[in-house]
Amino acid sequence: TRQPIPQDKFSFGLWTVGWVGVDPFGSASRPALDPWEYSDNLAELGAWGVSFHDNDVFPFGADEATKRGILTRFKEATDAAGLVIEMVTTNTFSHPVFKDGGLTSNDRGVRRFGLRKILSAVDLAAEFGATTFVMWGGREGSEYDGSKDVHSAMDRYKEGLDTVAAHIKAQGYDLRIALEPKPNEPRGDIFLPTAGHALALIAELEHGDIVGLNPETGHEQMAGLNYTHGIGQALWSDKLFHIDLNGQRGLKYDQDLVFGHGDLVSAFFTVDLLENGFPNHPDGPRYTGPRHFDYKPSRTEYMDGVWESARACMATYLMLADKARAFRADPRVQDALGYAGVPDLAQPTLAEGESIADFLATDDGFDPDAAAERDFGFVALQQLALEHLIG
Ligand code: 3MF
Ligand code: MG
Ligand code: MG
Ligand code: MG
Repeated sequence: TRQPIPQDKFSFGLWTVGWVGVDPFGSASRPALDPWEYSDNLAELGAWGVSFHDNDVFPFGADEATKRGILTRFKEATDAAGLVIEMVTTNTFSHPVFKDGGLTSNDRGVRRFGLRKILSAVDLAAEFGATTFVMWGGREGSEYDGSKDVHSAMDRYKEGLDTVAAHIKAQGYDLRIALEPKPNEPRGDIFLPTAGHALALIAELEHGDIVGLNPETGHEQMAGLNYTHGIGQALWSDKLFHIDLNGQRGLKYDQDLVFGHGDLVSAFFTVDLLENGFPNHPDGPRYTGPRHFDYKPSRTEYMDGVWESARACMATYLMLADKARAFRADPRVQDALGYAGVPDLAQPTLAEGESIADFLATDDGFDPDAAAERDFGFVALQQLALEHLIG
């Protein structure tokens, strides 16, 4: 496979390669570099962009002068490396003040503090030229159902999101909000657990036009869901604003493996959708945003392994992209798709102009028993995918 190039739009969260291996059972297994020390390596590996939480760059509670000093140095390093700062986000989960949430804490003082912190990160995002502002409400949720009035929590979530969106519009920023769903961890249950829940909340917003999704592979899979379907529906709704690609193996803690190191077949179809769009809808929605990785270099790795794992995310993506293109171009696959009826689903069920009355009065001469004997050939189609994937 070829080397990644900026046109591939690969991007990494600063907190990914910057993860030092602290987990609930152990301390750091690697040193922390300064925030400006990651850019050169990422650029050399072929990345195009970076993203960060406010406190990935400057410490929580830093005074204005300290904050400015660090931010300037960081921005100079990313500029020098030729990296784009494509997304900025806020950390409203690490400091214990947010233990019951930022926007939905039962404590109103915390909510006002959290909202100010978010708005200030929005200003920073605009200043640094980011076009996406991700909001992952990691502490928005509960462990105990009696501790949270869900009606009020949704009211406050909506209020918070509409306030952030209204601020973006009032300031004229070229910035869209992308909500990141996750079912649990660190809270026992997090609000907006899936892409579907988040889409439903967006539909209730006053400023929902600039609010979409940042779905993460592992987060949907932690809920036992199909990531490719999740981003597919988000695309169909014109709400796939950003993505977090990584790997997850089944229903367990958030693993944040290298992309493709979890469910590889699912990763193949994720890349197929991102690269090839909806094949039966060539003019339909396409994802053109960053190929953003939110993964963790495993705690077993030292610094060489950090860079090797970043390289692996991009290499895997490019290998899958090649294979997905070959899959779509294979005449046997085209035949199998036809046999499976995949293109036929694009045809409306009612005829053009057909009234419900006409429809009900029409006898199609349809024989359900004969139709029940249809062989769809989905297995053969999947086996062709597998041939392309590992053959
Ligand atoms: C946690 C996450 C987050 C979000 C980030 C916003 C720390 O599981 O995925 O990463 O992605 O806060 O981008
Ligand atoms: Mg995550
Ligand atoms: Mg994850
Ligand atoms: Mg994420």
